[in-house]
Order: sequence, then C-alpha cells, then structure tokens
Amino acid sequence: MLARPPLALAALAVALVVTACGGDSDTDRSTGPRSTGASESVTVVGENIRFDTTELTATAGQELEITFDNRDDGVPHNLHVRDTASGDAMTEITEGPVTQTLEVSFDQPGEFEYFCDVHPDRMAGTITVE
Ligand SMILES: [Cu+2]
Repeated sequence: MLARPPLALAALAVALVVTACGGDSDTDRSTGPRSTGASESVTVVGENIRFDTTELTATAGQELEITFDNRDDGVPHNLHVRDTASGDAMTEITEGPVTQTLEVSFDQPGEFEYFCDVHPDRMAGTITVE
C-alpha cells in the first residue's frame, strides 16, 4: 500500500512533462512558417469594372482562398479562374455590392488566368503558381 502513492506521483510527473512538451510544440507550430496544409488567402476588389489586383501568387498543392469584393453598385461581375486542380472555378455572376469567396488549388507551377465572365477584356489577371 505504501508503495502506491510514490508510483502514482511518478506517473503524474511523467504525464505533466509529456503535456508540457506537447504544449511547447503546439506553440512552435502556430508561430512557425506556414507549411503543408495551411491555406493562403487574398482579396481582389472589383471596382469601376476593374480588378484592383491583376497579379496573384499561389503555391502548388496549397489551397488559395480568394475573396472577391465586388464594389460596383448594380454591376454584375464574377471571378473565374482557369485550369485549377479541379478544372475551371468560378463564382456566380452577381450585381454588386457583394463579397464572394472562391477556394482554388493548383497541381503544378505555372501561370493561370482569372477574369470576370461579364467583362473579360477589362477585368483579368494572372495567378503565378510556384
Ligand atoms: Cu465584371
């Protein structure tokens, strides 16, 4: 009977050390560089029938969340991205003001076009995937 409390304490001490180590590595993960599995995000504003950004970057194999902020009151726009890992990806053509999100990923490096289906000549850009 007398032997049990010290053993229990030893086990508790080991458990605390393990827990502390686990906590430390969690902290490292959240403050470290974003790596596999982490998603990237970016906002593209549509205003006066223009995209405010016509050059985006992404990493092959990583998800990119694009927020499209259509600020053109009463003007329909959408965001259409060519040749993503799952084919063309696009939001619905909707009159502004409206905010839409599109999640895309790319299998391999290269340059991929994005544009508005209503105004492809005026609203277009390139996503460079590394
Ligand atoms: Cu448009």
